[in-house]
Order: sequence, then structure tokens, then C-alpha cells
Amino acid sequence: MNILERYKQAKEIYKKMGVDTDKAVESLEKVSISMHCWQGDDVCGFDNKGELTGGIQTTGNYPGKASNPWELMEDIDMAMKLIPGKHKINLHASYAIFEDGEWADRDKLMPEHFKKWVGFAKERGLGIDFNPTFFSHPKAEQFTLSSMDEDIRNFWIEHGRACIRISEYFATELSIPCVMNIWIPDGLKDVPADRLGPRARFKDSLDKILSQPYDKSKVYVALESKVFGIGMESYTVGSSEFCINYAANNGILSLMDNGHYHPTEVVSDKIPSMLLFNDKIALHVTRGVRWDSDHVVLYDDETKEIAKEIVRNNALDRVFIALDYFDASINRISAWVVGMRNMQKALLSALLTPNEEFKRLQDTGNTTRLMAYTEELKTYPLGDVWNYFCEKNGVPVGTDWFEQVEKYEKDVLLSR
Ligand code: RNT
Ligand code: ZN
Repeated sequence: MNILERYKQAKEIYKKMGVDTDKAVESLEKVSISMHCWQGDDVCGFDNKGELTGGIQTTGNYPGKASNPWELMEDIDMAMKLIPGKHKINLHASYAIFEDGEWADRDKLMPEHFKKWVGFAKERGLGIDFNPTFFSHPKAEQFTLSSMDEDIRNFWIEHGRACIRISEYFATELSIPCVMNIWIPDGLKDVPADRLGPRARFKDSLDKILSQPYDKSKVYVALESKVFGIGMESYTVGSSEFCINYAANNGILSLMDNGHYHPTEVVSDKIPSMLLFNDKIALHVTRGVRWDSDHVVLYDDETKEIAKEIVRNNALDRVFIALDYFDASINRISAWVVGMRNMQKALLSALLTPNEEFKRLQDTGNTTRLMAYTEELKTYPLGDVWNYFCEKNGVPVGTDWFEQVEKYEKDVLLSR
């Protein structure tokens, strides 16, 4: 049976459950996910030769890593060919492209250092999101925006301000708003003597960064919290409470990364609360295995639960979804494609749920039927709708995409 016939059957099956598959497919087509460039080169970037710092880590040594902008762009192209829909690319400031040898430090970065990225995105109709890079730099030893050294703190404030200008440049050039996410690695390995001081300095630094004028309809500044990092196990300056309160009081967005909470805490449960108090929120979808390990996003329970909270609260246009992981132990293109497609599958699954009816069952206390239906739905033919979605959007169906990754590995990656 071909894909269209199977879709038609699936459509009937879902219809009996009160779900319109055509509408679900249409909604999913409009969702753009921000694909993190840093999966392509193990978070190395191009502006510094040093190692990855900031308490994050990639492990593995799979061959074929992109080691210059052109390879990274080539790899992004390959991944995007295998992912249905139109998306965004998520850049870090460390991916600046210096031509003619004129290197600039992070505090001096300018839009022209990202001209090539704009050209790349324009040609493909992609948006760009952005991140100042407060790590992998000689001035990012333990503290950046919370540093007690005023020179270092000012250096990073200038970096933040430069990144706002660059974000506005992306949004203006591409006519697609740019989410600019601030995450700092600052923290302590051991028990702090002063928890307040670094946070007060961080707060002041953020105020100074945000005093850079910018168009709020073009740039959405977000602040990402964290619970700990490697070498910062005892104290993180940008904790959840700090970031949520700062964002709420200063008109910026909160960004929740689901690797950044205690092991039994889930971001899915936080989403509805955040939606009640914020017009927009941002996410880094990742997979933590025992810690913030940044494994590839799978089609697992928490990813599905996150998708449900976005979809059933009608918040697809209020939540900026970005992926954030870095696996160097497997083919990096495959890592991108698996994660992106899984996020989309999770959204599709949520869209193929009779959400209003399920809410009604909860509200009327019919939890028996709710459980029975929810469990039946789990074996409904989601795959047939997904395959149709892929075909309709001109990307390979089923495992066919993987054949292409293998060929690309042989032809391109292994000859690097
Ligand atoms: C680190 C944060 C942060 C980074 C990226 C590279 O724990 O999750 O978002 O992963 O900026
Ligand atoms: Zn993150």
C-alpha cells in the first residue's frame, strides 16, 4: 500500500477519535524549530583555537566533523534536506566568520562578521537565532558577567551588547525575528561564601547589556538558567529563580533547557505555569542522561510531554523551540536529523490528540475513560501520518533518509 492510501486509512481511524489529521499536518507545517549549529562541530566554533570550556562537554571522536564555516554550512544543508519543513539555524557568536584575516575579539564583533551566515540563510529562506558565547575564551575562566574583575565583566557586557546589534541585523536582513539567548557558565566548584554578590553583579551586567537600544519586535532576548556545570557543581549564578525573576522584571524571555533541572523535575510541567505569566517563552529541548549530558533528542516520554503542553495550550506561536545537544560519538548529520524529526514527531503526536475532549474528561472526573483512551491512542497509526507529512514536504520517508546520510559520510565526511 502506498503512503497516500495508508494516510487515508489513518485519517479515518483518527477521525473516529475526533481528530482531524489534515489540520494536524497543516499546523505542523507552520512550526519552525531552531537547529543548533554547534552539533555540527562539537561546539568548537571558529574564533578561538582553545578547548570547549564553561562546564559543558562533548564526548566521542566520530570522524567527519566540520572544521570551517563552509563544511558546517554544507552539513547543515545536508541535514535540512532530510528534515521536513522550514526552520531556523541557531548560531553562537563563536561562529563568526573572519575574512581577509581580520580577527575580532568577542567584545568587538560586528554584523559584518556574520554576513556569510546571512547570505546562507537568505538563499534558503531560513531564520537565524543567536547566542552570545560566554565560554571557550581566555577571559571566561570561572566568572564572566558576574566577575569581580571589572575589566572582565565589562568585556563580557560589551560582548552582550554587540550580540544584540548582530541579532537585530539578522532579524532585519531576514525579516524573521531573532531569539538571542544569554547563558553564562559562571559558578563555583565548592560551597560559596557569598551567593548574593555574584548574582548582584550578574543582574547589573544584564541591565547594562539591555541598555543597548533594540527593536523588541525584531529581537527577543532570552535568559537561560542552569542548575550546575562541570567544575561548578556547588553553585550556579544564573539559577532558575534568578533567571525567571530577572526575565519577568525586565521584559525579556525565560529560556528553559530540560537538561538544567534536578533529575526528577520536568520542564513539561513548568510550561503551562510560564504560559500563564508570559506572552512568550523559549526552550532548549535536549536529553539529559543522569546529568545535563546533552544527548540527542529522542521520541521519548518527556519530549512528547513537552510537545503536548505547547500544543494543547494553543501555544505553538508563543514558544520558541530550539534544540540543544552535542554528540560527537555518532554521525553528526544523523544526530541533527534524528533530533529534529523527533521533535516534529512529538508535536505531531500532540496534534493528533483529541485535546479538548481529554480536557473535558478530566474536568468531568471521567478519569477512567481518559486513561483508556489515552492508552489506546498510543498505538494509533502516527507513523502513517508522519510518512505522509514527510512525503508532502519533499523529504525522504522512513529510513530512506539514513541511506543518504551514509552516502554523504562516504563521499564527503570521510574525505575531510
Ligand atoms: C549549557 C547550555 C547552553 C549551551 C549552548 C552551547 O548548559 O545548555 O545552551 O549548551 O549555548
Ligand atoms: Zn541550553
